[in-house]
Amino acid sequence: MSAEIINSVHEGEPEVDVTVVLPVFNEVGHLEKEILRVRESMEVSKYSFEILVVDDGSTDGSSELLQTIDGIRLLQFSQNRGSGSARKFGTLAARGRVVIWTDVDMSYPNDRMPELVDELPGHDQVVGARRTEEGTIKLLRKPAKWFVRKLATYLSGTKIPDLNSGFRAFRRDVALQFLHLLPTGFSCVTTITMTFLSNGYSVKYVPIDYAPREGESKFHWWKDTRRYLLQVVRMVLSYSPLKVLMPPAIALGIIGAGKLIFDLFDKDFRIGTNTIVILGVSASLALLGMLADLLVQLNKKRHHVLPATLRG
Ligand SMILES: Nc1nc2c(ncn2[C@@H]2O[C@H](COP(=O)(O)OP(=O)(O)OP(=O)(O)O)[C@@H](O)[C@H]2O)c(=O)[nH]1
Ligand SMILES: [Mg+2]
Repeated sequence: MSAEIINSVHEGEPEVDVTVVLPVFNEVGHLEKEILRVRESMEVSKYSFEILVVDDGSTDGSSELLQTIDGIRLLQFSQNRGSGSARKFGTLAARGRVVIWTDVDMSYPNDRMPELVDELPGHDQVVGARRTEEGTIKLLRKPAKWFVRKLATYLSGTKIPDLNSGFRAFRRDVALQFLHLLPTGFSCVTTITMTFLSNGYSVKYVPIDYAPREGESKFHWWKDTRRYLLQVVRMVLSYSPLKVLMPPAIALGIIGAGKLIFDLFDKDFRIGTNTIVILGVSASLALLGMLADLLVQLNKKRHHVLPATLRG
């Protein structure tokens, strides 16, 4: 759906300053407490707001409980689609000029939500960057996140203190241009940072504390790590493939050329198999990089929303 069509869905409806999108999957124990925390923090702020809860197929009673809570907009899917899908549809259905994403597990400082919005003028997205890692399966996720964060920093050319934070506020008009690129799972939050950065929109970070979650994590170590690796490959191929593939291609090319000269002189013009392999790999990497770069350039969509940094 194009941004124009999405906007026309809301024609005539009153806009609010902020839509808080809450993805919910089996959070019955603390659901009400978290929604109350969000509401109280927004009520004392200067912003008009709505709370949009997206539940898809909770089986622990969250779905029934949500239907009894007043003052929320509720989207319920009968089939589970993942937290990324919930955030995406929530953003699509939002009426706020600003959209806030957070978790519903008591881990993010949801009482500090208005501060994210306060920081937004002059930026397109504000991310709560966690000072500590308290997430589930810390030992496995910490090094994996570190690696991907370093890669993302290199690809985007900007410092990224927290790539996976689920606590962020952004301009809805900017995000609508890229919603179709967001994956359905956990890596949705990573992708929205990278997409903003690679299209010239600014992302600001504010330090936040992060608490261990209540209830059960939805993170599945194998399924989600596999998706995460796939996300890395996509990130490399879809943001700046030349930046990652050219350095090893050139390094191997230089080694191969050196080896070729050595073979010609030392081995009496008998070119070694390893020389051919090294040069072949170098050429393949360079070709892959150029092809991927061409695809990235050809697929770049024209976007029509001016970055906040450009506005007077
Ligand atoms: N609608 C919907 N929400 C989901 C789904 N999976 C997770 N969520 C919600 O998305 C948010 C993030 O999920 P978490 O399990 O906390 O994932 P995480 O923050 O990466 O992992 P933790 O370190 O365990 O907190 C929570 O509010 C979940 O209820 C899903 O399939 N559908
Ligand atoms: Mg969480």
